Amino acid sequence: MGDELETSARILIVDDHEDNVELLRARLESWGYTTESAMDGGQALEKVEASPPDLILLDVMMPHIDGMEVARRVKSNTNLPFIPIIMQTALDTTEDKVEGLEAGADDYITKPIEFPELKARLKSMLRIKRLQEELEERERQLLEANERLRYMSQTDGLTGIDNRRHLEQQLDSMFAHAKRLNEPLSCVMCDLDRFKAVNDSYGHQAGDAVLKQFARILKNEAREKVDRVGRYGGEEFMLLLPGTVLDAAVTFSERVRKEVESRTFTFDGGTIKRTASFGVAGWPHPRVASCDALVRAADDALYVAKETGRNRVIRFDGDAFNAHIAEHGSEQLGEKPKRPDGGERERPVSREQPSLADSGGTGELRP
Ligand code: GH3
Ligand code: MG
Ligand code: MG
Repeated sequence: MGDELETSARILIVDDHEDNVELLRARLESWGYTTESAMDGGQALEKVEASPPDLILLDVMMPHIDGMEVARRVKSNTNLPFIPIIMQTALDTTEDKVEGLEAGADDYITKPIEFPELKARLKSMLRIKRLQEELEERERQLLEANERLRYMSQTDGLTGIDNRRHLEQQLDSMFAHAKRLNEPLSCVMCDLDRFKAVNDSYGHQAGDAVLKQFARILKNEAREKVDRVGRYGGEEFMLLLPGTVLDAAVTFSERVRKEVESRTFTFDGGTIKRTASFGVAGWPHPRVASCDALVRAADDALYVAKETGRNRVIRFDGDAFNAHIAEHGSEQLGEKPKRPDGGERERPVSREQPSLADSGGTGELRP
C-alpha cells in the first residue's frame, strides 16, 4: 500500500494562475500522480470536502480566500483525514514561512519551483501520510480488540448473557444508584428445576441447549436496556430490575415462570419440558441493607421455593417464606443443606467468600 500511495496519489493543485496549474499538472502526471485543480481558495475547500485528496499543493497568494486561510480551514476540519499541505510561495521571508507553517502547512516550497525538490518533498509528505494512516489503522484494530475483550470478559460464553462478574458489578452500581435516588430495586434468582436429570438422561449437550433457551426466555421477558439478566452459576440465573418494587418483581417472575412451564425446549434429537423456581427480593426493605443482603435474600427465597415444591415464585419475607422459616428455622439458609432426596443444592459462591458473606450487620435474616 505504501509505494502505491506515494506514486498513484491524488494531488490537488491550487493556484489562481492557469499557467502554473498546467505546468504543475504536466509534471506531477509525468511522475505518475493523479491531479485535480482549483483556481481559488473557495473552490479548493469545496473539492477537499467533497473528496479529500492525498495531498494539497497550495498557492499562498490568491484573491478572496488565500492559501493561509485554506490551510487553516482544512486543518481545523476534524471530519477530514490527515491531508499534507505543501505551500508554494513566491515570498521567501522567514515570517511568511512561519505564518504558513502556523496556518497548518506541513511543508513549503518557494517559487520558482525546482522540480527535483518538489518531487522529493511530495514523496516525503506522502510517506508521512502513509505512516499516519498505518498508525490510525493499528489504533482502530486495537480499539476493536479491546472492545472484543471487554465483551468477552462480561459475557457468559454459553448463553451470551451477562456473566456473574459483570452482573455483580452492575448490581453494585444499580444499588448505589437506587439508594442515591431512593428508587426501588428488585433482584430475582431463578434456577431450573431438576436440571441435572436433563444431563443425566440426554447428555450434556442437551443440557446446554436447554440452558441457552432458558437464558433467551429470561432475556425476552426482561426490559431491554433497563434490566440486567445474567448467569449466576451453572443453571442459576439472576435478574436485576431497577425501578421495580417487590410486588411488581413477583408479578414479573410469575409471568416468566408460566412462560418456562408452557415452553417446550428442544435439543438435537428431542424435546423436553422444564420448570423453574424463583426467589424474589427487593430494596428498600428493613432487612436488606446492602447489595449482598439483597442477593442473599433473593437466594434464600429461591431456596424456600425449592424446598416447598419447585415451579413457584417465592417472595422474600412474604407469607410463604416466613411460614417456611417459622417451621424449619433459618439456620439452613446459611449452609449447604442436604436435601431430603439426598441431592445437595448448590449454594451461591458468595456465601463461601468471606468478603461477601461477612457483610454481616444488622437487619439480615441469617444469625
Ligand atoms: P434443583 O431443582 O434442586 O435445582 O435440581 P437440579 O438438578 O437442577 O440441581 P443440581 O444443583 O443438583 O444440579 C445442577 C446441574 O446443572 C448439575 C450440573 O452438572 C449442571 N450444570 C451446571 N452447569 C452446566 C452447564 O453449563 N451445562 C450443562 N449441560 N449442565 C450444567
Ligand atoms: Mg436446578
Ligand atoms: Mg443448582
